Amino acid sequence: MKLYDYTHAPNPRKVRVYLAEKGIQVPLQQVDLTKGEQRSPWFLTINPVGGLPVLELDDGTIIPESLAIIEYFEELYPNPPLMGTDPVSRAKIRAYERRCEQGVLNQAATIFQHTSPFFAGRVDQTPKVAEIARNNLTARLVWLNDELKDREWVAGDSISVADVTLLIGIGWAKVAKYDLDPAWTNLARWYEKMKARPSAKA
Ligand SMILES: N[C@@H](CCC(=O)N[C@@H](CS)C(=O)NCC(=O)O)C(=O)O
Repeated sequence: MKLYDYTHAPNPRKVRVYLAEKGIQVPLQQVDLTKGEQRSPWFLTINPVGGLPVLELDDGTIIPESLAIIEYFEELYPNPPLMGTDPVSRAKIRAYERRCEQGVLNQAATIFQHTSPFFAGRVDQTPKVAEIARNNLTARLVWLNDELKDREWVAGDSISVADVTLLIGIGWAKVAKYDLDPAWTNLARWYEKMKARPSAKA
């Protein structure tokens, strides 16, 4: 088994942080996105849409998509649970994870793609698109700050994959030069706690 990875990219990091929280070790193979290796013929045979992360099992089975990879491991190793333990907690975690992915990580990715020199040659960079994404991101973080007012974790009483996705999303927002509003004290408290976990170094 191996995980196709790129150390500096957010979606592969989401899987690495999840694996670290679970205490699961998987060999990593770097695919250098800065060199365009994700579009090279050998990698397109592994993932025809050219994205990371991808998990390759020992029998050659390919599992793309960060959340699908996480779900695969969660089924194999349910403890400690990061995706819930019953239908209600599972549904709740899934809902919050999607809100963190769509409202935070994806918005941060759009800001980055439309402002960073790294994407200048690949994307028709449009300031208005970046501005809309910044506004979407702000709205979702305002909401999350309020959600975290009287609880410790994003989706319930213990850490879950929703917390992992939000950690990665905020980290990528910072890479995209988006600063958290200091008034978001609940979010700041949560973020400092997440960053202090050993898994955050993965
Ligand atoms: N929905 C996918 C997103 C995968 C994705 O966009 N990965 C980025 C790295 S964070 C990538 O490989 N981009 C390749 C490219 O920009 O060509 C997932 O969750 O795995």
